[in-house]
Parts: sequence; C-alpha cells; structure tokens
Amino acid sequence: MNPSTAGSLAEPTYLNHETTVRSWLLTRDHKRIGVMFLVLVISALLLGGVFAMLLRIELLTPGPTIMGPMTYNRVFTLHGVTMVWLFMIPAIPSAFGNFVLPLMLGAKEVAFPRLNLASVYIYAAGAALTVFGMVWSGADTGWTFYTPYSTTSPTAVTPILLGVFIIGFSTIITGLNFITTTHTLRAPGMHWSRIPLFVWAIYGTSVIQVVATPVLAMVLVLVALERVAGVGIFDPTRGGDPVLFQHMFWFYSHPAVYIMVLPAMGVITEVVCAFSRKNIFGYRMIAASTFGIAFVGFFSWGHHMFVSGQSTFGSGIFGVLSMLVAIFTAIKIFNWVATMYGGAIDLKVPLLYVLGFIFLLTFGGMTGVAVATTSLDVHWHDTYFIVAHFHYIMVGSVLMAFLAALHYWWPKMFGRLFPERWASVAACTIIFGFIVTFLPQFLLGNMGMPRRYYQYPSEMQWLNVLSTAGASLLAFGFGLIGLYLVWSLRYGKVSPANPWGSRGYEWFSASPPGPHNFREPPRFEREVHDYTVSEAPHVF
Ligand code: HEM
Ligand SMILES: [Cu+2]
Repeated sequence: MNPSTAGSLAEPTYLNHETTVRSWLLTRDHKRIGVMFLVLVISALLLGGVFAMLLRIELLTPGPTIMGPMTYNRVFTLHGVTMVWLFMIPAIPSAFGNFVLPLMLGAKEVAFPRLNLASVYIYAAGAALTVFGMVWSGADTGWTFYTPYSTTSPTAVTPILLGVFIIGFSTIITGLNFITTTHTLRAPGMHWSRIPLFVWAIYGTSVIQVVATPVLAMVLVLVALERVAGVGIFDPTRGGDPVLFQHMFWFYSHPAVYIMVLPAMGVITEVVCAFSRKNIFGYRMIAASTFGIAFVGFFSWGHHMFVSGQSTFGSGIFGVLSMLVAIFTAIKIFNWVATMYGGAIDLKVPLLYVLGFIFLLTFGGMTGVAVATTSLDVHWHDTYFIVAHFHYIMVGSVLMAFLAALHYWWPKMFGRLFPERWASVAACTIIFGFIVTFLPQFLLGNMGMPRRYYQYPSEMQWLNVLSTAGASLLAFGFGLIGLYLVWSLRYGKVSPANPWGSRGYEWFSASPPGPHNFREPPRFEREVHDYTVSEAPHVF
C-alpha cells in the first residue's frame, strides 16, 4: 500500500504507522489482529477447499477414481474438521468482529488487547497441531469424532482432538473480550438501543461461545483420555456409554451452528441497510430474535439423535424445539426483505451475496424443518440429504456472509476498491456454482445415497457428476476473488472514507482507520443506520 495515497490527508493508518514484522506479530491493535485472523481463516478455507475438490473428484465415478477407501475416509474428515473448526467457527467473529466491533462502538480498542493477541496465537497453535495431525496420519472419524470408533481408530485422532481443544480457548477469549467491550467501551451517545445489529449478533454469539465451548472442551479431553488411558467413560465394556458422547458433543455442536450463523446474520443486516439506503425494519425484533435463536439453540441438540434410541417423546420435543429456530429465523428474513422493500436498492457486490444468502438460508431452513420432523429424518438420517441441508445452512450462510463482509469492509480495511465487474462475475459464479453443487445432493440423499460413502450405484452417477461440475465452478469463483482482491491491494482505486455512502457507525473513522481508530472521540447522536439524515457520516 502506498502511504501517500491511503487515508485522508496522508495521515498514518493502522497499516503503515509501523511496518516492521515485529510490530505486526506483537500488535495489540484489534484491527491488525482482525487482519491476521482474516489471513489465517482464509488459509483454512483454501485447505478445506482442496480437500473438498479431492472428494468431489473421487465421487465422479461409482467405483475408485483417484484414491483408496481409507484415504477417502481421511479426506472427508479433514475437509470437515478444517471447514468447521478452523474456518466457520472463527471466521466472522474473529476476523471481522475484531476489526469492526470496536469501530462500531466508537471504542479505541477491545477491552483486553493483550488477551486478544493471545487469541491469535492460541488459534494458530491449535490449527498447527490439527494440521500436524492431518499430515502425520490424518483422522478417519469424521469431524464429529463419534465414539466408539474415535476411541479405537488407529489414525492420528489425538493430536486433532487436542488441536480443536486448543482452538476452543481462542473462541472463549474472543467471546469474553467482545462481551466486555460491548458493556464497557461504548462511546458517548451509544445507548443499548443504538448498538449496531452486527454488534448485537456478535454479542449473542459470544454468549454461546462462552457457555457452550467448555462442554466441547470436556468431551474432547474425555475422548483423548479414553484413547490414551482407557478411562471407560464411553466404552460399554467398562460400564461407559457411547451415546453420552453424542449428548455432550451435540450440546455444543448444535449451538455451534449458531456461533456460525448469527454473526453471518449480523453481517447481512448491515449490508442490507447500506445497500437499500433504508433504516432497518424492526431493529428490536432482529436483536431479540438473535437471543431467541441463541436460547432455543441450546435445547435442540437431540435432533441429531433421533435414531440413537432416545424416547419417541423426547425426539418429539427436540423436533418441536428445533422448529422454533425457524420462527426466529423467519422473523429476520421478513425484516431484511421488508427493509429492502421500497428501498433505493443499489445492487452492488455485497448485496448480491445477501440475495444468495437469503435464498440459501430459506431453502436450507425449510429443509431443516423437514429433517426436524422425526419420521422424515429416519429416512434421511446420514444420507446426502443431510449433507446438502447442512451445506445450504452452514456454507450458504457463513460463506455468503463472509464474502459479503469481505467486499463490504474491504475498502475500510485496506483503503482500496475492488473491480466491481469482476467481483459481480465471481459472486454470480459462486452462487450458481453452489446451487449446482448441492441441489443434486438432496436428490441423491432421497434416493438413499449414504453420506461418507466412497462408492455408489451407477444410476446415481449423473447427479454426482453434476455436483462435481458445480464444485469446479465454485473453485473457479474463489480463484477469481483471490486474484482481484490481491490485485486491488496494489492497483485498486484508492477508496474514499465511505465508498458506499453507508450510515453505519464504523464509517465514522477514516478508511483505513488510523492506529487509534478515531482522531477525536466520536459522539453518536443519531440512530444507527439512519438514512433519514441526508449526509454520510462525518469522519472523526
Ligand atoms: C467447493 C465446495 C464444497 C464441496 C464440493 C464440498 C463437498 C463435500 C463432500 C463431498 C462432503 C462429504 C460428504 C460425506 O461423504 O459425508 C462434505 C462434507 C462436509 N463439508 Fe463440504 N464441501 C464444500 C464446501 C464446504 C464448506 C465451505 C464447508 C464449511 C464452511 C463445508 C463443510 C463440510 C462439513 C462440516 C462436512 C462434513 C464432513 C463429515 O461428514 O465428516 N464444506 N463436503
Ligand atoms: Cu443441530
């Protein structure tokens, strides 16, 4: 980046006020930490993407294609582990949350800057241990590490469990930091009723992170202990219970879906306002439904266990509680659509991803209601129907929102614009490629193709070929995004402070912001995203 053109009046920015490697590695600046996380999670996404392509290439033909069955088991495990634990859970909160949350609150920093730096290193250490396990001998348990297999598998399950365990601490620290920051560091004028909805989303997420992650940590340690010392918590021959693992695992991992989806919804809310030029419809409802989802999310884990032998009555309750999530989600969807309705829609790239998000989340959500119906789930359980469903929900929301956030905040983060036309082409390729990849999988699942299978009957081939073709489009779209974003860092047009004319509070700072965010402490005197005021925010 050229310092003389970045930022208004060539003031120092957080990127160029110090430039040594040391100043990055030991930084306590939430913005630099956000950028470091961004680099790390994008690397994880790439690694997981390579595994995904290997899976899809293997599934091009009904029999063996490029690898043996044991390797296949490892590859789908590594794909799932990388995507869930290394990418989806930290992606939006740790990268964009760190970058924009303090800016949105008018704060100079997060509450615990040193802990924040620690969270990067803890994440990196956990990720390194996980990748080490992958390289050493992989793991073949699936990302869910189900017992009893995970306690006996000869592959490197233990380092991977410990890697994920360590990443959990990073998650908890980040959550604590955001909760405390929101409570204590709001600028003058920032009442609770003016907190940006992205912050509400991150706040709700942080509560789940702090409450649920320890349960995951416990169960991972127990599996590791079971492997190393045979303590007999899950082993029935020693009086243990393998189903106990599922309860503990899903008590975390179902809420974990909301650790992924809530921040995504927060991004969508910001982008919808900015590109519809309208105040959000139903601020309170959106904030409240965030907590509704977070709360009900804790009481629906049993929908993963309909066929595990739990009572029919229990399953029914879990099914109904799961469906409540759909109601809270629908509230948000209606509010986004109502915000766009009658707005001055500006169909820029971030909004394209929002449209993709709304479509995929609605579709994934409706299939969610279907799989929460106990009788139907017996048919679909552990088939490609589930694979398609969770890709629609998790990838459709996390990935779409991640890309929306990346494009929306790119000028804020790096002071450069990206080429709009290329970015639109990439966005359309990704949304279309996504649908082509995963829509056939609903059909495959309904025809009875089980998940995690290496071979399938030949009448299922055409749908698998279609799915792989879609995946190739996705890979192409990602390549394109990588190219033009890296290009824009050097050659992109220098961005004005607020290129989108957004009224979001984070645009009160310069783009990229100075090392201490604001030249003078901002005062928030209007409602968040107030498009009834005529001019864009004054840069502090
Ligand atoms: C190019 C895009 C992608 C393709 C082609 C793809 C493909 C696949 C395939 C073939 C499986 C194995 C299904 C099975 O046999 O059970 C799978 C599983 C999975 N994928 Fe993806 N995937 C993609 C992107 C993603 C992304 C972006 C995420 C998360 C952000 C993700 C998360 C998962 C998870 C959690 C599993 C479950 C792994 C397991 O069952 O052990 N995928 N994916
Ligand atoms: Cu669930």
